[in-house]
Amino acid sequence: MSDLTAGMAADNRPVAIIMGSQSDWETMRHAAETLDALGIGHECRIVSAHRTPDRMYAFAKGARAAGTRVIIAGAGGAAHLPGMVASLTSLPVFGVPVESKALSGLDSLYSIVQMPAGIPVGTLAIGKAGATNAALLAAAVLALNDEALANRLDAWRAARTAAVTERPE
Ligand code: RP5
Repeated sequence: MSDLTAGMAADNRPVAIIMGSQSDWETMRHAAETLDALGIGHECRIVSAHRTPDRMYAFAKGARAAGTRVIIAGAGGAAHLPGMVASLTSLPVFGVPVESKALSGLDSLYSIVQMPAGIPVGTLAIGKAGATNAALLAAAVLALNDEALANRLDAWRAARTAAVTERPE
């Protein structure tokens, strides 16, 4: 827990981070770490559109009732997970294209970003930057109705600004 998040309740988990495979965790952990830094409760689950479709369906259909408010979904290759989950819930879904070995994540990006009109997935950059920014976007959404979180998000951003030196060291 950081200075920003001291005193936060631990059982409030408005963000669900899901990913298609254990191998996605190296990327998606950056979303979890960013949420941790902002004091935003979250759960992390492996939910594959291809390998565990029943789990995906149950997760997406039950997410709102479970208290989830924003879903961050990471997947690589033929990355159907974010779009499939978005088709099953009207919660906001942010998609993170995981960098694939064969096509460096371009396949993941195109799979996630090219949703037909009607089922939106907010698509982030490939890899770590996308995972981090998905968490920051989730924070911004939740901060619309949470002034304390808005203040923590502002403080987080101010700290990033303050860390930029005038000259290279
Ligand atoms: C996708 O296939 C996953 O999201 C992962 O990025 C990719 C490769 O999965 P593994 O073969 O490493 O389990 O479904």
